[in-house]
Amino acid sequence: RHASTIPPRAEQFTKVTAEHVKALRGLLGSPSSLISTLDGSATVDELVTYNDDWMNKYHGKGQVVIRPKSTEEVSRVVKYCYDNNIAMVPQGGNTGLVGGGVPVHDEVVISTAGLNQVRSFDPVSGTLVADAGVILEAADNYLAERGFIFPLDLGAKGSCNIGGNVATNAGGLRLLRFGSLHGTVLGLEVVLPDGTIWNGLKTLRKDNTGLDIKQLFIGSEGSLGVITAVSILCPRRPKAMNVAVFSVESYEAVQQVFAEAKSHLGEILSAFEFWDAQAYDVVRHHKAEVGEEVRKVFETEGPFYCLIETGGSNGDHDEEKLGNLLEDLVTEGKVLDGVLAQDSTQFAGLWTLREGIPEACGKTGSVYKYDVSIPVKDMYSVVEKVRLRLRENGLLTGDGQAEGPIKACVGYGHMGDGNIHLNVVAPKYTDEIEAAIEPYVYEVVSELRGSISAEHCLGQMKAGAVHYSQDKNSLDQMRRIRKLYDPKGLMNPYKFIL
Ligand code: FAD
Ligand code: 2HG
Ligand code: ZN
Repeated sequence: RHASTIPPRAEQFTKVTAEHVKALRGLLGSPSSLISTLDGSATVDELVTYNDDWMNKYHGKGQVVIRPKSTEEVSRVVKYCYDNNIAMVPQGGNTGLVGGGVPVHDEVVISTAGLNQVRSFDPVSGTLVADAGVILEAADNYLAERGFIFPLDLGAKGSCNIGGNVATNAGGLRLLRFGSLHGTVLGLEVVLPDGTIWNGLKTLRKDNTGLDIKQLFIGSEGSLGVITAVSILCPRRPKAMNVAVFSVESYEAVQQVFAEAKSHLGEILSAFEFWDAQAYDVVRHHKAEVGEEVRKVFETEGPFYCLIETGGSNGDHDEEKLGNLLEDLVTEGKVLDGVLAQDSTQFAGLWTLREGIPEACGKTGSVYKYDVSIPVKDMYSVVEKVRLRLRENGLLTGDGQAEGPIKACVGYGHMGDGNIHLNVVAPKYTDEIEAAIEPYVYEVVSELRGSISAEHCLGQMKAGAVHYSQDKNSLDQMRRIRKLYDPKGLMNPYKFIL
């Protein structure tokens, strides 16, 4: 990120010293739970993983990282920071894509990595209560052993934390089936900005006793406190799962396949994803895990691809339904080609074609990421408009791929949720490229009555652009809530709703 766009350090925040570090360390059971360059317990290089984001786009200058091992420890360090006017940034797996989880200046990183225990699981209701730092994949593996599934899945599952997922209200690959975290999260435990512990870790599905406070924290991006534990309703793991991928001749055809899939598959449809040919090329060339069995899987390739996943309780019924859908799509000429996973390797391989796109784009260059929701019929037009804009600026000479300074301009996403990801892959981040895309892309989304952030939140990247999606009254209410929880503005400053 360029120096010109970084807000200046707020003078009211205390500059942390070796004395503060000593006092903070004294609040922790294990001295190694705090590392800092200020007392020599860490080098600058050792703090890089906490200061740099997943895209290597945002670079903080934090000098202190604290990894508490209990809610009480979180509470003690947060209270100390609050009392001493020290700015903080909560961090989970640091996989966020808007620069929300890394410091902007010298904020103290409060990592949830040390909070990694499952607290309880009730196999009758399916309620899981777990520490915020449990890695999403670990939570899902725990549930799989018991015949259940975490109601959220995303490409970063091997690193992201369930607390981070809640803080970003992550959407992911199966929202279509399981709904948003606003529905599945039953309770939260949160350390508020002044260090108070709020125990809202309920396990009830119904509770109409006043305002539903936990909802405020879902998607609050670390601005209202540190989430330390999550209670979440988990469904039974489907007994049978299938995946099919199709090549189709237009974006119009993607929509038709989606409509057919809903009509044929009903409640067993668990995901409907799509991507364009440019994304397909990037993932095939830059993601080693895309094995030979799917690298050239289609005899007839097309400008678009869609992936359908089913999950149900009766394998034979599901296969029959999927088979009927395939037959209809082929007979009616709605798809160019299709492939149905024959075994678990192909199942994973076909999913990698979609899930692997963000990582493959990252391996290709520096990626400008736009995560937007737009009414489905107009959704892909944002990619076409941005390509045109890049061409007009002499930045793109090919069809969205190779040639010209831009290495690729690809579109993919969660068709079932009306959410598209536009990735513009450049050799490196430059002011010129950024100025060509922003705020243009936000203007386009606003004109199409969409949201400039469907699931990745605002972070540093979109804090200044939120007015494209929220009116003044809504923003005023959000600012008032933030001020109520954090009058000193110490929790994740310079980001979110400013
Ligand atoms: P971090 O990156 O550490 O933090 C994200 C934000 O949450 C920051 O503002 C941080 O301050 C705050 N935060 C983190 N933990 C806490 C806490 N315990 N209490 C309070 N605040 C906290 N997102 C989707 O929605 N759908 C996807 O399909 C998807 N796929 C992805 C695929 C890849 C390959 C990658 C790299 C990212 C993807 N993401 C996706 C982005 C997504 O936001 C994150 O992966 C995830 O939800 C963030 O979790 P995290 O633990 O890494 O949080
Ligand atoms: C996905 O759906 C993620 O794969 C990441 O939300 C999107 O990297 C992106 O732009
Ligand atoms: Zn996504």
